[in-house]
Amino acid sequence: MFGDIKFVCVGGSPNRMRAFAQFMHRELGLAGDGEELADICAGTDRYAMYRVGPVLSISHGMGIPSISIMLHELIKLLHHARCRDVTIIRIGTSGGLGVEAGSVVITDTALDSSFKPRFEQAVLGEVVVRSTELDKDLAQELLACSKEIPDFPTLIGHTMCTYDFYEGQGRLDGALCSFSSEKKLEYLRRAYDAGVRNIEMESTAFAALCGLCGLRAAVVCVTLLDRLEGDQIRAPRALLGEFQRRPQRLIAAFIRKRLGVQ
Ligand code: R2B
Ligand code: URA
Repeated sequence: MFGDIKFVCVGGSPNRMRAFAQFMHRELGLAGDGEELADICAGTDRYAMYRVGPVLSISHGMGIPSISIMLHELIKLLHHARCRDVTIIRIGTSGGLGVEAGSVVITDTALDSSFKPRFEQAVLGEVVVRSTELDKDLAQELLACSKEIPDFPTLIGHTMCTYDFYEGQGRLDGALCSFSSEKKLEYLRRAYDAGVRNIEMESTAFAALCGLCGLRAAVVCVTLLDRLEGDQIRAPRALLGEFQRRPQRLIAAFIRKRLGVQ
């Protein structure tokens, strides 16, 4: 059932990954309108999975524990199906750092909240440190694709991955405010100076696991706001919808190009 899969696209929300599968169905010119695509994992309520030609579209929920469960199960699936030459891409949302809202950031290296390119995994009570480098050639290939789409601000940069959306990302609009506005900006500016251009919650675990298992991996996230300007996402709903479709448009263009679809 899965032996000919060549692309796996993962993202947080089940609805967005269904929309991506339907979009991909149209972009690949497959028969039918894609409305009838079935969730392969329906009934488990753990994540949603859609298949469109050689593409799998899967949701991973929010945060490292959630994506890590899905990735282990996905990588076992790809192994048992004897898939070869698989490219895996996380398409998501993020908070930008010194970049215009709506920019698409292609991650070169995922950093932890101390700006280090590492993912710490506790194994049998010992902390194991794993590298979070991503495939540089794939990032460049994606950047080249983005240049062919009009009005599509895209850059390559470091992505900081945190365990929390509020205090963990230096926000002052959560239930706890444990630091000053000056300390927050000082932290975010240090992150910017370390090369961080966006902040999200899965990239270090994704990069580490995919890297160790030999999958060519990329992280492509749109920024919903500039964190140097505020904490709250204030863009109107319609604009946010358009922003969230940007990574999908880029990946669809990339897959079409790889498959030679005109
Ligand atoms: C981006 O958005 C989510 C938090 O709102 C999280 O899953 C992420 O990485
Ligand atoms: N996702 C995050 O993790 N942070 C943001 O600021 C926006 C989306």
